[in-house]
Amino acid sequence: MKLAVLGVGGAGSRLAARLAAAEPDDRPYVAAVAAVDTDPEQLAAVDVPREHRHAFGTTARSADATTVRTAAEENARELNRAAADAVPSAADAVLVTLGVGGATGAGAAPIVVDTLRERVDLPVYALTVLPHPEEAGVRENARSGLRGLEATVDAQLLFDNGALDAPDERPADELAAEAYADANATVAEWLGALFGAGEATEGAAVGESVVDASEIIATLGEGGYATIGYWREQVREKPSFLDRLRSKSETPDEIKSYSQIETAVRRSLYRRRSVETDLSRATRALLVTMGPPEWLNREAIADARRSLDEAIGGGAVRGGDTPIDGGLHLTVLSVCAGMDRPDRVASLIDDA
Ligand SMILES: Nc1nc2c(ncn2[C@@H]2O[C@H](COP(=O)(O)OP(=O)(O)OP(=O)(O)O)[C@@H](O)[C@H]2O)c(=O)[nH]1
Ligand SMILES: [Mg+2]
Repeated sequence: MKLAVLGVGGAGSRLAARLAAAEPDDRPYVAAVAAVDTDPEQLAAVDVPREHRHAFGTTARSADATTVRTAAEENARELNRAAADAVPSAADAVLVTLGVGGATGAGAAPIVVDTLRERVDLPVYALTVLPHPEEAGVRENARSGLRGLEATVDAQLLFDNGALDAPDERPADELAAEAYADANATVAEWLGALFGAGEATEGAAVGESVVDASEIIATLGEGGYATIGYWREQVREKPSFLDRLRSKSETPDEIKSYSQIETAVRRSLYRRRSVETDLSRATRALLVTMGPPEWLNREAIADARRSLDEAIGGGAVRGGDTPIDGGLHLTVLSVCAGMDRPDRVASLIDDA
């Protein structure tokens, strides 16, 4: 699924640049990347083409989301043009990235989405990064940003900085890129697996049931929050030269490939998630399995879909696989979507 990625604020811009830089070579999914920020210095430091970087509003360090929201409204025309210019006709959807604890991300992202709607008739999703649970001074921004996004975007893909081992305190701006490098790499890896799933370039293997744009769009739906679970594990060694000469078969036995997938799915659901949530709140889900074709055990995948259905308490479960000829890893990605406010979101929005 091809995305136009639009970063808002420091976190948003860094994430947008990272998604573009880290997209899988054989499954590119970033059709275009752009960034908007109130902070020209931060903007100058991100790896986004110059013509797709737009500073707006005050140059002073922004106070709060309300101030930035007003500045964004005053500059709506310019933001509208900047955002729409960054959406190529090849895009299936727009992904707006932001850290909702920041004044710029929280204040400007909902306005950017609003103005974009006037020009672009595509689904618009937010990649909403929640502040680390220990991070101080973010509640006002987060509340305003989450409420604003709930009212404008089709769905929010949540990533909790607490689940990404990101810093529990916002570092000085000049140290942020380094401090969040690992967290942003993780987000890029997971999103590459999701949105790249159906984007095999010519020559890359195509799955028996490809995850195409319409299935991701149907899963994310209109309204609600989504969380991603991810597990990746090496399942085979690189064959030696001799093995290849002898065309030694590497097909695992059924029991082994079955249990490998079963375990990976469980881990993607309960061990490594983008945000802690009660999965039974979800109403729709998507399962992506990716790896060497001989490891994509059909029966295991069918049963895994059933466990996903159980985990969300019954709903629409979609899925697809991405065989990777010669691949060494098995990757399982699960999306649980169509949720009302998860506890982490509710705790930021409601007064403590
Ligand atoms: N995952 C991740 N989180 C980040 C990153 N940078 C900041 N954050 C988080 O996002 C929040 C907002 O930070 P920024 O995006 O720098 O803030 P901003 O949107 O530019 O807003 P102001 O600078 O306050 O105007 C922080 O409080 C952190 O929780 C990043 O690169 N990656
Ligand atoms: Mg900033």
